[in-house]
Amino acid sequence: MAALQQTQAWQAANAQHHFHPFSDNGAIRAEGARVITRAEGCHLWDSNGKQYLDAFAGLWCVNLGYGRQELIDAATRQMQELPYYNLFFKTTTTPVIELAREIAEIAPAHMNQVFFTGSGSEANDTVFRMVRRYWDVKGEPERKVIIGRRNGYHGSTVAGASLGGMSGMHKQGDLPIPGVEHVDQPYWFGEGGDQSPEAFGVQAARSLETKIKELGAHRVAAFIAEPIQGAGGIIIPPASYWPEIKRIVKQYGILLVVDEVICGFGRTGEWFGSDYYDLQPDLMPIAKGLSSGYLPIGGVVMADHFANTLASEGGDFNHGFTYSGHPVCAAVALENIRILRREGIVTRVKEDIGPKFQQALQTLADHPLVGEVRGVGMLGAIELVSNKDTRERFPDEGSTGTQCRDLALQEGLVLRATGDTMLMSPPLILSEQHLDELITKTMSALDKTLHTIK
Ligand code: PXG
Repeated sequence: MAALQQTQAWQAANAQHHFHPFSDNGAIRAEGARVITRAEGCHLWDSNGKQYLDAFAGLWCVNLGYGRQELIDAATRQMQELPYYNLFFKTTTTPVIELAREIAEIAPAHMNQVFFTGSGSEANDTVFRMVRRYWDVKGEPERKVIIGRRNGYHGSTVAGASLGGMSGMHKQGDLPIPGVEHVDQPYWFGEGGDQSPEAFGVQAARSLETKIKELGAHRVAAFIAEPIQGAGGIIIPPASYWPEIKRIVKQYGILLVVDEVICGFGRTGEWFGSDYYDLQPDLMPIAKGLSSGYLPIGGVVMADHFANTLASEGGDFNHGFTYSGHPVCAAVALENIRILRREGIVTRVKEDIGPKFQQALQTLADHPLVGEVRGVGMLGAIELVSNKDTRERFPDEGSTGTQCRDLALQEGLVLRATGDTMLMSPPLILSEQHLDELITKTMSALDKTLHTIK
């Protein structure tokens, strides 16, 4: 009872004073928010003491799971030694030096320089300015346009939301800003119609070529994409897609920016999604799993040719944040990567828990609500449909997904719904026992959803 009263008091104060990101704040005021108070490993607890399996790793980020003492110790040590200093005016700090070197070691061989930010959105704002600066320095200042994809996600700041292709975000704040264009996404299940996935993958990639020709290649600066779209619905491109994109960016001489904010740091079973698809990017924005979400930090990993051009010919780069490479965040990120390496966690995703996760997900494919199960590494998506054979959607898109998500919460399981697609991105340290719990609870949420909508 005391816990319930405490929860109500918190909910009331929250409704009165806290305005939530990505939420209907009116609904929260009426219903009250869930108050999460504690976490350990792959589990969360709310203020009423209810336990949840977090199949979403916070927000695609707690790759090492909750409660890792080494990360807490790294933060404490750094707080005691040097809680803050900046990287401006020819200054650096030791955690930043070590972290940049560590990232260069795990990044693709041709990428050895990192610019640090506080988040993935800041990383993509940095991309926006860096790419244009690069072409100015190269003597091709008319190369200004950056091409993203419909239903891509690159953050919530003005540049990030513009580069992204979320129509709901574009509607708010008159986005995208000028100089950003969007092309098709490789979403076969939703948009492939009668084509084979392979034919559709090539077609989606060629929408980039069409756009480049329409604009004139001399005006195009870069193409930005996630290796696998995350927030858009864990959209796994057909195998034909990335090779065709690689051909196009090479043929027209435009920069390839691969947004690794979700796919980076082991989620696909490789260090980066760029390794998984052999993408050879010019820039890789990173964040989230860089610190397992324990502290906010992001960055842009740069190809040598790109960083060297800016460094040797660009003079001052007039861009940066007070918290670029915050030393405490950098110390935690460094320890996070060292743990991933020391414990072979990325290999475990590739060879052990990743394949087991994918296999277990496939056991849900026969469920009457499920149109497709897809995944890579520790990413998994379940498409809910009204007709399995025709891939027909529910008329009121999003309502079945929301119901399923809410029923999963009742079961003690955190899933995310994008429209009617259920998304999973669990911590990489998921055990086989957690995996059993995940599948049992998901099955039960699916059954209850089916029962409710009938
Ligand atoms: N790029 C990608 C690919 C992302 O997924 C960002 C950039 C921006 O990072 P920051 O740190 O600025 O949030 C993201 C973030 C969702 C959801 O509902 C996903 C993100 C953020 C908020 C919500 O799935 N991804």
